[in-house]
Amino acid sequence: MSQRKRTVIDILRASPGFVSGEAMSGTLGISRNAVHKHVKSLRSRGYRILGVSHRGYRLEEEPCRLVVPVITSLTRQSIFGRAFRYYDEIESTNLEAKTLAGEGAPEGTVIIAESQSAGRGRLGRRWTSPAGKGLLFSVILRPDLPMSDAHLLTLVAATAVAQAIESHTGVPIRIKWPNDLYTDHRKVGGILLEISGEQDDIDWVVVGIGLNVNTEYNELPVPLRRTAASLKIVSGKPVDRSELLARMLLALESMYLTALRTGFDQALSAFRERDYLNRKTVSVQTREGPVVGEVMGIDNRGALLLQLPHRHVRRFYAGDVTLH
Ligand code: BT5
Repeated sequence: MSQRKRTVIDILRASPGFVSGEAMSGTLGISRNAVHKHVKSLRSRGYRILGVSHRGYRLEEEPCRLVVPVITSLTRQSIFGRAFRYYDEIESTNLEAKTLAGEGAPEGTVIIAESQSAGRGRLGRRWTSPAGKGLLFSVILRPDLPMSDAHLLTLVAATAVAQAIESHTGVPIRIKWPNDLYTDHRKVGGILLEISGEQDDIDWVVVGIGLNVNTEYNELPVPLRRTAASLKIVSGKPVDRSELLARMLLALESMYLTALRTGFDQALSAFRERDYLNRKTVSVQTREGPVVGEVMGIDNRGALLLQLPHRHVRRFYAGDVTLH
């Protein structure tokens, strides 16, 4: 954050009442329009600043930050979170994790940010989240697995995270194959796996997780208000993000190490218990166009099974699924 914006916050913090735009522009030596622009940008970072004409601005609420010592004290004994990078704002935690992985960062390095200016989804899509309200993080993995198993790590991450959320908050989580976390028929989280390596040798995997935690309904981007939710919207209760993050990291590490040691069976059956799409009629987007059928669960390689007309079953290892 720029020094100017920090000064704007300091001025507002120091005043319990309104500070006029004129007074701020005088103190900062910038125009009133520039003051307004800083206020607007601070609002997008989670600061609630009331603006009333002829009175000025008043700071109503500051974004609630993650408390790194709370997280690291819970993950002290683990591999995930031993190396921990916390950013106020970043372009994308996945992008940063990929750079660090390429530079040799160890397995379990966690990159977390309060806000992202270009959060990434799959296929060039975006992940948008107001500052300080969700969890936005990436973990670097260096699994000894063939590339053909890499996609299964999405299911490992999704089930681990779902279990942690459910046991910590009581909010039931289902997984929409392969990477969406759903509750109450709405999306609360998503997972983005990015991989580098050769056919029989993975160099690194970055698991990126975005979760709407304390986001209010009116803080969701307008186009997402019908399809998205947050844990708080669903349960009515705010959640301690630091503790939830630590629980998610612990669950993720445990399920990941089990998968490496004993294979993916445990993750696959945990996934099946939370399968949002099972028995639903869906449309899978493919290069040749949409394929419509009834979901028959997943096979033992994590592929989606789609029952087409004439009893033919087709497998999908990756894809974009919409409910029909
Ligand atoms: C995903 O992609 O769902 C994976 C999202 C992963 C985001 C995390 S945040 C930390 C890490 N760093 C990154 O840069 N990314 C990862 P996909 O299945 O393609 O879904 C993207 C779609 O979800 C968008 O096109 C929107 O329709 C919707 N969406 C975007 N933001 C959302 C939100 N906050 N809540 C619910 N839906 C959202």
